[in-house]
Amino acid sequence: LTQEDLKRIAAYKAVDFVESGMVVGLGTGSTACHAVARIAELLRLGKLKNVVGIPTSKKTEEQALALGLPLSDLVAYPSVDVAIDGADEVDPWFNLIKGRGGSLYREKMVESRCGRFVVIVDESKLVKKLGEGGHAMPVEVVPFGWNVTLEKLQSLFKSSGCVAQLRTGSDGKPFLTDNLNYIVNLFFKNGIEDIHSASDAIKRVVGVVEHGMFIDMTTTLIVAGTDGVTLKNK
Ligand code: DER
Repeated sequence: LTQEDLKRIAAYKAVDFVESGMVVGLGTGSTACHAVARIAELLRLGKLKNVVGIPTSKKTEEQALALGLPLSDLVAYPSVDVAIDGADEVDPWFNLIKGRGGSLYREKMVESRCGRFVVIVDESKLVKKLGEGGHAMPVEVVPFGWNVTLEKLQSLFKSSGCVAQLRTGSDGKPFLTDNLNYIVNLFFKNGIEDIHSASDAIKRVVGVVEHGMFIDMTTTLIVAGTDGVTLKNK
């Protein structure tokens, strides 16, 4: 089984939670795209009816449109029945790091409005402590004064050896989110000590729009591993 197979297996299992007539949050990334494709396939086969998708990125919107999946937005559907999305890291309490694909703001907006948030990962995403691997914890910031915001973010976590970096594209220019904001990536040498206080502190920084820690949001976690698929409800 390749990692791609594991992503697909987890995604297909998540789609079992989608019933006809539901409003479904469509996640972003290489795992969630399999769930989007599966929903579109079941609609085409007539096994699902009257499903409306709320995409969490322009990328997912394009994929869903190409597959003929009916779409809408939070303005028309402020409550979402189920959302399915991947994650970059999952800790033992089902808290997540998301956003390394740059879509964390729209993902968190949609996924904070759903009755059931199904997270789909392959086993490589499981960690003991968020940020322990020294990988990015993304923060979406307004471009105006971004350098000041970056400095403030870095100083918040000076004691835990945090380094903040503006995310740039291959052209060296700042990466732009779907909301035309920038991303500041925070790198923690030994993981994020206290995610609840870190979340509160980050949100208080002027210029911060949202961050990639999804705390107490997951309701169902599906993990596809080489020895099978596990499904756990929080
Ligand atoms: O960027 C994101 O938020 C993605 O959902 C990410 O968390 C998971 O992407 P992957 O399924 O491609 O690893």
